[in-house]
Amino acid sequence: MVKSIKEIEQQAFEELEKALTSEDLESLSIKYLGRKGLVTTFLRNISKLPEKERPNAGKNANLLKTVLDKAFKKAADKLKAQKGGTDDFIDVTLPGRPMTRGHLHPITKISREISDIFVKLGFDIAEGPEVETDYYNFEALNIPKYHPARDMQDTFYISDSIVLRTHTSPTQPRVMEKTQPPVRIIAPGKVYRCDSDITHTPMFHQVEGLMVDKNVSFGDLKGILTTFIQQIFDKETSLRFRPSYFPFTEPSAEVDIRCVICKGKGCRVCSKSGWLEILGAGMVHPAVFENMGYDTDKYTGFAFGVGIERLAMLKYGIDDLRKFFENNMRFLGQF
Ligand code: 2NL
Repeated sequence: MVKSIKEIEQQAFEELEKALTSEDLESLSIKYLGRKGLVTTFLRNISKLPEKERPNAGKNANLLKTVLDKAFKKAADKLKAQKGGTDDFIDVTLPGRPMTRGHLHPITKISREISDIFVKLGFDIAEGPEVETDYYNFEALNIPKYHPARDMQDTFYISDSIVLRTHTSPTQPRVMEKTQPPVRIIAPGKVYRCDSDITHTPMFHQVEGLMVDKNVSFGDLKGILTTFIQQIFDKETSLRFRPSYFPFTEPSAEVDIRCVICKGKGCRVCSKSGWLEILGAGMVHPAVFENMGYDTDKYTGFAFGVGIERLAMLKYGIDDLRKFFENNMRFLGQF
């Protein structure tokens, strides 16, 4: 029996000699010292030996267990040291994993660009709630109940008097209530309309501008909008003002720019007209000022509203509005 333990020992050291990897060592350790290992099994079977052989056999087997355990650990440490102290081999010639870098969403980017332009022109940035009262979203802006303009706007109603704002305009009366002229603000943000097809999403972004002071004229409006558009696109971009109607401005205008794609020659994007409709604007209706308690003999003002998605589509040459909302990283990564 003593001989058999010797045999196990001899065999174990021979195999240890040939072990080259940490996996080899691991399986050796299992083969000899594991739950069903050779040494373990030997110890378990000691009771089957003749009584007088048992003490010696037990002593030798336990000794071998300690010796092998130490030998395996020592071999493992040696292997680890050869590999520079880690268990895994590091191939320093492999190329590094590319880091994915975060970036701003194109809508955020252009919104900030718009804000920067207006801040340089002396405007402040104003923000208002997206859940808005009927009063600020409609009444204060000269859109009374049953006014046909309410139907135009596909409003999400939360209750009879609470809505999701359909434009960023309600921010303006909120500011005017608290401030006397001069007022020069832009209000960027999210707006909501119950409308969804290839050219409409239920949530989109707008920037509104408002300037109120003594002697503010339509000429000032044209000057500010021309500066704004030429900074977003290029200095050669010309603007065209067409008469229009909004309940909150009089006179009102729709503003077109020379097609940024064909420069006016006529193409698919501008439907061969050479012009792109880009924003709405006008001189603030006196009824709006009266709601705010502004003296209409003393003050005049202009206001305008721009859809940000449309501006971004034209600036970046994006053909489908839905791309802004799909969050495809390969699309967004281009900006
Ligand atoms: C459009 C048209 C517009 C305004 C918004 C405004 C705000 C106040 C008073 C008067 Cl407080 N007007 N805002 C004026 C004209 C047009 O937006 O097509 N937006 C995308």
